[in-house]
Amino acid sequence: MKTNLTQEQIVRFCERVEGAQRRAHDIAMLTKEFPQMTVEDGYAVQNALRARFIEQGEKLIGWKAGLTSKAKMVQMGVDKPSIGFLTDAMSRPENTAISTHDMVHPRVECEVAFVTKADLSGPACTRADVLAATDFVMPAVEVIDSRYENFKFDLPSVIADNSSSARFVAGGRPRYVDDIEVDGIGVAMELNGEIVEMGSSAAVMGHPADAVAMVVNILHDMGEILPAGSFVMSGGITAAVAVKPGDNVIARYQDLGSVSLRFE
Ligand code: OOG
Ligand code: MG
Repeated sequence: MKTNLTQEQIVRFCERVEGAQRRAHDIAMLTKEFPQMTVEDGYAVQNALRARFIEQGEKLIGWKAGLTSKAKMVQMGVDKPSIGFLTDAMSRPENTAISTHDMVHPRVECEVAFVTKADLSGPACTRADVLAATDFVMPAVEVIDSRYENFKFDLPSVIADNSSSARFVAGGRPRYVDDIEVDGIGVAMELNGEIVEMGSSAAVMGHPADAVAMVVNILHDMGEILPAGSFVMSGGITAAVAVKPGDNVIARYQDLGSVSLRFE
């Protein structure tokens, strides 16, 4: 992947995004200052952010695909998927209270997560490759938090902001991919006891494993692989729902149980 940004620009944009994430304040889209920013430039900033977090002691535990469903693309006005990295610091246990005070404008979305048992590498990684390398799938609720003003962004800017990654909760009942229809999992998201979103995992690029293959192929373009034991979220099935202190969320998955979380 080739970036047009200088090292100084990468550091400056990375520090701006990191500051917004750490101090939970919003910032203008990076493309406002630098309209010629490309997707590759966005990944250069995201990679710098990853290196910085790891240097600070966070552990890389996996990746996520974002903007992989029509519902998400329409909601965010972006027409291509992106990826983001996940660290141990973003993980929260099921059923605990998640603080909203250290986020800008958190939203929740239902996803299918994959845990891998073999290395995966591109180019041309396929759905079959992903399914063969999957140990099990499990439900996950991602709490995204775009750091951009009014939760509005374009593709290079959101990639630089690590595709809005903030927190995630994995839970429910893990299943082997041979035992269920991974592309036919019905989901319902309840907010304070009322169903607010419903969908099927087929909404994620036709099959969630295709989203994981896309992650692997983008990693290849960055000269990296997806190591065995990675946790990968395949992307929001439905549109994301805003949450505030006091909210209770339960995501129910056909065949995979449910994940619950609350916010304070
Ligand atoms: C970008 C992140 C998208 C997903 O699952 O589609 C994402 C955003 O909508 O803020 O995580
Ligand atoms: Mg997501």
